[in-house]
Amino acid sequence: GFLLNVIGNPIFQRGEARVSFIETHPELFNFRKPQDRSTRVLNYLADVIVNGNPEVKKKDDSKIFRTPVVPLFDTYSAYPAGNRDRLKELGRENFVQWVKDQKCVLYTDTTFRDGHQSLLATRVRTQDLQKVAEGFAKNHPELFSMEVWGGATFDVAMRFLYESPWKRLEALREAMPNMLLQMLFRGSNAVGYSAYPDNLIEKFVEKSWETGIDVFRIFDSLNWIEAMKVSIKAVRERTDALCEAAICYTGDILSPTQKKYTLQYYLDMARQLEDEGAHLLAIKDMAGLLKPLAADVLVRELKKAVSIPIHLHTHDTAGIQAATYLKAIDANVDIVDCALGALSGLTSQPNFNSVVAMMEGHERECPMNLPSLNAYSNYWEDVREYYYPFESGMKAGSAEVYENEIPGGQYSNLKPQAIATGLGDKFETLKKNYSVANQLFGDIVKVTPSSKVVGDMAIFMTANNLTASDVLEKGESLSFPESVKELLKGILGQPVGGFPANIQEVVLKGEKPITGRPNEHLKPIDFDADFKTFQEKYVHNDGFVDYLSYQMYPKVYDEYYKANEQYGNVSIIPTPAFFYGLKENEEILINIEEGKNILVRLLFKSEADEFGMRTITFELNGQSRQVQVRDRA
Ligand code: BTN
Ligand code: 3PY
Ligand code: ZN
Repeated sequence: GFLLNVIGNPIFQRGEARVSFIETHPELFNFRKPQDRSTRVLNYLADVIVNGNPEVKKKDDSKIFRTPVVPLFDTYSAYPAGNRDRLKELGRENFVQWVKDQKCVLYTDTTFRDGHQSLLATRVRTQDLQKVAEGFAKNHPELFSMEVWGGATFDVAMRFLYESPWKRLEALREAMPNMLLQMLFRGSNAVGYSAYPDNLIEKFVEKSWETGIDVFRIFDSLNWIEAMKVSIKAVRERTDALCEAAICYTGDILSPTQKKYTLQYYLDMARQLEDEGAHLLAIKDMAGLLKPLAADVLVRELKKAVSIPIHLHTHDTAGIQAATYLKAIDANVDIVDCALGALSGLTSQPNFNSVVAMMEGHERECPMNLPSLNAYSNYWEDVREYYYPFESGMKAGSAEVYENEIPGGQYSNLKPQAIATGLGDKFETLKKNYSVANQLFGDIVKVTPSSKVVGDMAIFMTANNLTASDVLEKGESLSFPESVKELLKGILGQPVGGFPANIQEVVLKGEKPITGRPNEHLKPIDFDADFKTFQEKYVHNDGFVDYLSYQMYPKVYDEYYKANEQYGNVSIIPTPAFFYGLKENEEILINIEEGKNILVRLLFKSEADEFGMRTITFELNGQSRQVQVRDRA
């Protein structure tokens, strides 16, 4: 943990420090002058200027960024009423009835979450979202909801951007008070990759709601309803938010060889979710496998099977999902998910702007201001350039997705993972092995976290040149990835029909799998005691929500905390400077707190001295300031 002197140390403050404690904690007498905000910002910039941002693997020094233009809006005008106002006014049951009564199709905008998760490895920073949030909420209050949180954004915000996911949510809540804010919630895995104790799931739901979430889209990565019950109940009983339960769509209901993920399978699942109390039903097509003709059948039959509204989510990986939306809309789907043009298509959602244009003259058209949507898309086109190192390299839609079934959000992460493990030139084999691994596991639903395990297994097989029969025949002598052992042990729950016994045997090597709910075996957290321990270790924490971040990702939180101690709040640094530093003579304006800006210019950087230190000279509000940084090259 971070080391605190007598002034900050809680054990010392409470008078609980014995002589032995003082003797073994020399940092108690460390009186380094605390640094102010601008100094810490300069330290961060100096480090990036000298050593680069570790996330940027290939920096292109010839890039020139255009300044993104925020479409006009009136800062002083009141917000027009949106669906959040409607939900508050009507209450949940009547609001759901209102949704059902709408003839026109409703839209959820996923730009702020799945759009960039699926195209830019989730790297979009809060300030780029925040800049357009207020204007978008004022210009487009007619949307059903904005998906802004959850999924991989929580992890990535802390791990790679060193920013607080909770502060992001707070900021967007403030900027969009009239809109329903939606999150993606992984059932018993919350926003993480493993199972958490039930009372942690409940607290997480509660705090997410208090911080600003109005719609919880809940799924289980194996479509195991048992694992969704705790979170569904928590949303219903501990919040006033809408509970949208999801069926994850995989395979192809119209394929004559489909025996497992049949129409009947999805209808049964939907009925059960309605019985559990879902206010809305999502069809979560995370890999974009729901073809137009299948969508027609699925939506039509679901409309007969359940009475709650149906919300369709897909990824345009194959390039034909606008057709799926048209078929689904004709079959009376209530809501569809789209991303603004510049962050749409390929592994992301279908193009919002074009879907709106497609719907012109349709009997279910919901009139939208298309020129305004286009202006927002242009903003994102320019912002997207800032994130060029995180592009997946995919250039066109691919029908291969029907083979490998890789979720859109995973695709953009799998390539860097392949490169990182030295398999960059074996990406084709890796994609093939993804489906081989899936078959070995018995053809499971693949979505975070189960999709990550299939990816890990595919990487393992590719790296070791293993075929499916190698795995089954030589499995005894192989040491499988930890995540694979956990999956087959039942830590992520049970797939329909169970795991095949042969793969379970070779991976578990005699260890007995669990068959109940994994969370059942986890001890409830003693929040009072545990939160106190946390506060002692992380004195400058942001309260209970930070404790929840720590519970989800202890190691990631620890590093995030240390980075914040060292550099302060880096989310205020403009994105180009955050990733690429400054060029000589480049000047940027940083809003370091409400109403307080600093002007920073890079004057020059020295050569490294005999100790490997470089001196970076800045101009800060016209005054020269020097920062020493170690050159780690
Ligand atoms: C999905 O729908 O399952 C994919 C979206 C999320 C992928 C996350 S991003 C980081 C991590 N690495 C993976 O392979 N999966 C997760
Ligand atoms: C996530 O869990 O991050 C997803 O987007 C699943 O599709
Ligand atoms: Zn998605």
